Amino acid sequence: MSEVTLESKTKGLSGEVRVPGDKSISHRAVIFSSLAEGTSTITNFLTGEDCFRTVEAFRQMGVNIEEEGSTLKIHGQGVQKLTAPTQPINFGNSGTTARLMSGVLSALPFFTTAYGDESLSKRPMDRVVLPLKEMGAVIHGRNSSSFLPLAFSGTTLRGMRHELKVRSAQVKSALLLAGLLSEGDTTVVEKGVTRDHTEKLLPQYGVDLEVKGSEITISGGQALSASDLQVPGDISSAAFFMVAAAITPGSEVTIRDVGLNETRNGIVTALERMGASIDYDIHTYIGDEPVGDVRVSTSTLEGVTIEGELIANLIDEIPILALAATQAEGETVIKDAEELRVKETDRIYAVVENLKRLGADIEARDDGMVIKGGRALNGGVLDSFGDHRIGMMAAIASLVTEGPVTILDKECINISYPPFFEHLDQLR
Ligand code: SPQ
Repeated sequence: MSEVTLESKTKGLSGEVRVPGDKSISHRAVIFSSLAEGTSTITNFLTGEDCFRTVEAFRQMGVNIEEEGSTLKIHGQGVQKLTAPTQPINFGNSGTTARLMSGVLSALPFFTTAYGDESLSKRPMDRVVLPLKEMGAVIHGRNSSSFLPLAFSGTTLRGMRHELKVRSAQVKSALLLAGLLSEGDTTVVEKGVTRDHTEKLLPQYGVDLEVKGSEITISGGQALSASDLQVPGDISSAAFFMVAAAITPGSEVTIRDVGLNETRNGIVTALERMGASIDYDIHTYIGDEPVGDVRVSTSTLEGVTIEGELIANLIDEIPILALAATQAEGETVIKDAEELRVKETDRIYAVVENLKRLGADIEARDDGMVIKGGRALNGGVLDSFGDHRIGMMAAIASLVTEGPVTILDKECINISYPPFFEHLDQLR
């Protein structure tokens, strides 16, 4: 298990950084391009381990995908030309691959098996398996198909109306993909707004879908046509440097070309509410995705309550937001975030455990946490628990601790942000 020790008390962060491409959009670009007919060129693709799980899944089904740095050339031949993998597909650590590909594999006319790493094997799959079965999918798996490994027999699915029980972009996207490969129409009714990259990107591949409030309807049997795409920078990666600049005295940082989709920009809203000195401008649109530069400098933060609708909009940023809250004056309450319990690790436990090790005043709640800010943090040994976002939070914590911070299992950061330490050094 690899570890790293970071010295404490950096003076201030300064300069510019371009974070790698958005993880959610990179996965979707590979899936849609592989189902399409023709060659799609994806630039600024996230070369993290998770997105390569999706690439490998389609390579196993016969799609020719060429890589050159962060550019992919995907030579799709249409859904009909996909072939049965001869070996089980490894989804690795990637929940997005597991959920979205379940929607696809259920509807393809061949047998597939899939598994994941230890963490992914503990994450719930019934949220996609049960609604897919209602469409006619034949899926077998561990614990009544609630967990990986799963086997998909591949059959013709029937479109239907789904009222989602969980607030999840992965479930929504899995069902829309299954619907696209089904007979008839499929409507997904969301429980609340979640990231809408699937809805924004599918039309670029020539797919018609209708979004009416919380209802999205897609007709089965539509052919996808190839499309080129430049992936915007990942706001979930940018969030680490936003918070780093806000809490490290004497900092001024600009993060260029960040995706600022209104279903993903909750971290900016939360930092604004905390009184951070943060501003952004949207300078371009890639398709329907707004992209801009975000500037953050050090400021005095105040505790806030983060709850309700905002939670889905910043769900992956809660670990780093909790660190920001330890540096704020007063109390921060994070609630309605029980989904954190079923991410790469139980992120409520992982955040509370690690920040307590640094001396923070933080308590777990069933659906979130309560943080009393304003206490100086000491150094210590932190555990990423194999979760990339916890590992990066630990690294950013070292910027404000009194002593050095050692991070156990730092390798997991490659899941979503391979050049993370390089970029941190660049800003130090
Ligand atoms: O892919 P994975 O492992 O689920 O990744 C995470 C992350 O922190 O990167 C969650 F652990 O992001 C999810 C996110 O939480 C990515 C995602 C998507 O691309 O659709 C949606 C969210 O999950 P969910 O379960 O709320 O749909």
